[in-house]
Formats: sequence, C-alpha cells, structure tokens
Amino acid sequence: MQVTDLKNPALRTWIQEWAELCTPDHVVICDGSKQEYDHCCNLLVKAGTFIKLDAPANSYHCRSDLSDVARVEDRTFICSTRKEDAGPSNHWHDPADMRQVLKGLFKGCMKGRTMFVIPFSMGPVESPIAKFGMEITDSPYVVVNMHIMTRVCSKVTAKVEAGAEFVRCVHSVGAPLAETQADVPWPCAPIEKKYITHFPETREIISFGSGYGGNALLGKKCFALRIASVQARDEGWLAEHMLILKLTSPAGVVKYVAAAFPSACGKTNLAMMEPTLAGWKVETIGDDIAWMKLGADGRLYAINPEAGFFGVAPGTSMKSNPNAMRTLDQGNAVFTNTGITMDGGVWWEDHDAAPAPMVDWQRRPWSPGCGRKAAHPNARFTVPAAQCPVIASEWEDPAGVPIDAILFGGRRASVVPLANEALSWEHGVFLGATMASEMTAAAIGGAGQLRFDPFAMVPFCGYHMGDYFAHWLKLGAQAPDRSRLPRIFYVNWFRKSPAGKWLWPGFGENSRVLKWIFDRCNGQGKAVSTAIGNLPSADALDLTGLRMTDEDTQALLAVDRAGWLEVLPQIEAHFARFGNRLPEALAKQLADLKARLEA
Ligand code: GTP
Ligand code: SPV
Ligand code: MN
Repeated sequence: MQVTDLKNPALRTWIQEWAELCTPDHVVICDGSKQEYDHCCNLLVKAGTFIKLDAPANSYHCRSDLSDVARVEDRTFICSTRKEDAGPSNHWHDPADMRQVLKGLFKGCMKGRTMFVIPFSMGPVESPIAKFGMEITDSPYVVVNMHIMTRVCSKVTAKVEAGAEFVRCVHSVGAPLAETQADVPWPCAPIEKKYITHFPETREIISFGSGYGGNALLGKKCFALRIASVQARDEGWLAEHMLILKLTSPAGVVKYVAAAFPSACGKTNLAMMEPTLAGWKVETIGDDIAWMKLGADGRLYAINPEAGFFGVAPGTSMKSNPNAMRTLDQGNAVFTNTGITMDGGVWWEDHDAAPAPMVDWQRRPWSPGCGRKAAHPNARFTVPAAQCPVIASEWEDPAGVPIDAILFGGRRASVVPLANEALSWEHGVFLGATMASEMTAAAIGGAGQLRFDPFAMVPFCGYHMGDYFAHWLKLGAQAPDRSRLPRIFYVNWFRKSPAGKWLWPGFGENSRVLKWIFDRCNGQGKAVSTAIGNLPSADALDLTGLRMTDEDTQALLAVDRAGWLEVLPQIEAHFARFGNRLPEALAKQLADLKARLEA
C-alpha cells in the first residue's frame, strides 16, 4: 500500500508531513505479514545488526550500541501545556518549545533510510478495551519487535481509515546517512540528542535518537502506560505496569491476580512461574502491562494490551523461569545484547549451560573468568506470548479477566515483610503510593539506589502522580460494590540477611504466598492484624518442604517496628513532593499508620 492510496486525509497528511520533514528514501505502510517480518530481519542481517542463530529456530541475535542499552529516564519528557500537570515525578518541557526542538532534530533525519508506518493494536483488535496506534519509524528493528510485541495488521489501517481514533507515534534512530556514508550496525544519536517525548493532551509520542526497548517500541511504555494513563484518567479506567496471572487451586477454583513491581523486579517470572506447591497451577495472561476497567458486574476486568514478552534475559533459566525458557525454545525470538555461544546459540549470566568461551554482547571474544559479563545486565529477549506453554486460553479474551487480587512489591533488602494484606481499598492505595524499590539496570543510571516508585509507575505515569493517586481512590469510591473490588496485597521476595543472602527462595516458591493470597480472597487463610496490615500467621503460610530457619521465617513475617518508624519521615518527605495534589485520604492513612506504630 502507498501513502497516496490512503483515503483518510488526516492519516495521509500526517504521514506526508513527517515524510517531508524527515526525507526518507522510501515510505512503506506495513501490513504485519510474515513476509514483511522476514524482509526486515534480512535487512538487519545485511546491516550486521542481526546474526541468524542456529538455535532456537528462526531467531536472531542483535547487538545495540554501547550507549543505547536501556530506557533513558533523564531524556524522557511529558510535554503537557501546564508544567504542574506533569507533576514532580516527570521531566516536563513546554510543548511548543519541544516541537521546535524536535523539528530541528527530525529535519532530514531519515535520509538514506526507509520510513515504515506501522499500524498496530494494543489489545485484541475487536476488544472494547483495545486502542490503536500508528508508529512511523526508520528502524527495521522496531518493525520486527513491534510485530512480536503488538498486533500489527492492515485491519488497524482499515479501521483508522474508517475514522477510528489512533495514537500518533513517531520514531527515528536519529542517524541520517549521507550519499556515500556506510551504515553502522546500530545507528542512534548521542545521549544529549535522545528525546523520548509525550504530548498527553494530543495523545502523541515523538521519540528521537534511541533504538532500544521502551524508548523505541512506542506501543509499550510510551503508549500503553504514559499516554494510556492519561486516557484512563479521562475515561475512568486504569493503565498499569502490571503482570496478569491466572491461579488455579487443587480444587479447580480460579482467581486472577495482577501485580505491579518496578522494572526488573520479577513480573515476567511471577507471571509464568511453576508453582512448587503440589496441585496449584499458574497460567499467564500478561507479563508487563494491564489495562483494567470496571465491568457491569462491578468487578475489575483486565486485558494484556501486548502480544509478546520483552523480558530480562540474565537470570532466566530452567531453574528460575522454566516457562520462559520453553517459550524461547519455540524460536521466533530476538535476543538483544546477550552473548553468542560457539555453536550459534545464546547465553547470559545464570543460564543453565555452563559458561564457555563465546562472543559477548558487543561481539568481542569472551571467556569465563575474564572479568566482564557476557550479556549486558539489561539484555532482553523478544518472543511471541502465544508460544508460552502456560499461556492461559483466555489471554486474548476481548472482555478481559476479572481481577481478584492486586499485588504491589519491589526490591527491599530490609524492613518490608514477605506478604501483607491491605486493610481497605484506601489502605491498598496507600501501600501502592508508598512503594519503594532498589533501582535496576532496566533504566540508565542509579542502579541499586532505593527510590520511591509508587505503583511501579514513576517512570511511566503521564500526568501528576498526586492526581493519579486520586484517580485510584475515586475508582474505589465509585465502585458499585466494594466487596467485588480486588483485595490489595504488598509482597517482597527480596529480603536479605545482614550477610547479603536472600532470605526467601523466590521464583516457584512464591506460589506459597499466592496460595495465602488465594485463601484470603476466599475469606479463609489466617492473618495477624498488625500496625502495617494483615500479615500471614506463621501457620497460615504453607512452608512444607522448605528448609528455612525459624530465624529467617521470623524475619520475613515480623513487623520491624523500629525500621518502620525510621521509614515514616521518608514517606512524609515523599508525600510532600505532591503538594496540595496529595489526596487527603493518603495523608490520613499516613497519620493512621503512625498512630498504630506508636500505640
Ligand atoms: P521488566 O521487564 O523490566 O518490567 O522486569 P520484570 O519485572 O518482568 O522482572 P523479571 O521477571 O524479568 O525479573 C528480573 C530479575 O529479577 C531477573 O534477574 C530474575 O531472575 C529476578 N527475580 C525474579 N523473581 C525473583 C524472585 O522471586 N526472587 C529473586 N531473588 N529474584 C527474582
Ligand atoms: C521496563 O523497563 O519496565 C521494561 C523494559 O519492561 S522497556 O520496554 O525497555 O521499558
Ligand atoms: Mn516493565
């Protein structure tokens, strides 16, 4: 299809105007076909970006530039008309001014390249919760990954042609080619020229200079979270950084659980975990993003707007996440910034295979003990969700699945117990609003530092977080029947001993906590009422077969009163950042917590 074939003038003009500014050599409207996918993979092989692997089948190794390995939060902007609407957790920039900056950067930026226009749906095309986007990009890597991560198809173009709303996404790697200039394997712009910009009022995304993950696959964090959170605020639903799983008890009773953990804090692992508790089953609906709406029956229904997994490779093994490994074994995957083995496979730290001489993520010779990592800590795999052996049969149900429990969590070496149930919806929102976690390699800078990351949404909320808290409270207040809302829990798989060893085995053993949560949702499951919430009583958590010392169990399940009293002023300072947009109800929750701790 040619641009001139498009009948919708709004769509046609939008593409033509960007083509005029960016001056690509060609413009292609994508159709989502296998042919198109293979064509882009071949282009990437020729460019030296991809290496076709011997195993798994139909899979590629990809290397990025050294400077382009993760999301760039410092270069990510919310360009709302009024600064106060972006709030204290976002970098704000004046929209008119930003458009001028971008105009300068985009001028001629696609010279020597092809402009692809990708029609995509977030969510099953026919779902009432789904939304459409069009992404202009000059990166065939983005085309390939969007094919895996979203539903790219001509049906979306047809719907947009017929007048359906769509989010305008524009992306360039920001590396035009002069007449005789040879391309590099991973074109991108230097850090100070990278701009990941969002215009929430006009539902637009413009991204320049990076080709990596959430910076470039604009359906993911930019649309499905930053823009969608604004749409959700305006339309009365929730766009969240959450996995969705289906939990089936030995008796065959099903509950659906959504969980918000910050980047690289265990969502993919929990979403497809293999329970160690006999008879329990976990199946996957989604591993990163949930869009949730109240149904006519008063329950909260969730869809996974994505179609693939963009998962953290290091640490993934048959021991930690066997279902991710089995998903990858099916092939059709892209491995970005992992190592490549001598027999044409991939490897990363904590892989099942013993380390052996190989080629590292930057394609340099590597051998065990050489002092470098073979894979970048934020190396990722992209793979279709449909290949997951434990994908739930209803994962594409256009109506979504009714959520029974919402989990919040993060990496906390101390103070925060293994599991805690909120006392009410408001208290649950307070738990979400006071989430804190040690930062990871998923974003550039700050790894290891503890930061407040409410709802795991600090890098992803497209508006003022104080208003976002209020939106959560309002949803609870307006629910026709509060007893039908999900129960809220806080979990922490990452407690450490003073010597720095994990206190909790994690991964499949987290099923023990899921069982307690299941029981609580069923009105069973014993809990101790404490100052911070309802904690599992020692006999309520099934620890059979686990070799844990009483001391460790005690540390995981106790209220560290002194630790919490130290945290209070930090929460106060955190809340103070939201000024008069902090909902009264959360200030009251903090005062109540303080009173309970001091009682
Ligand atoms: P994003 O894709 O960045 O949003 O990350 P994610 O939240 O999906 O995290 P993921 O499941 O990929 O896990 C990230 C890292 O945490 C991996 O190295 C895992 O091995 C590790 N991890 C996951 N679950 C657990 C757990 O229960 N315990 C411990 N100790 N580590 C875990
Ligand atoms: C995250 O960082 O939360 C991710 C990876 O899921 S990215 O797509 O790069 O945002
Ligand atoms: Mn994520």
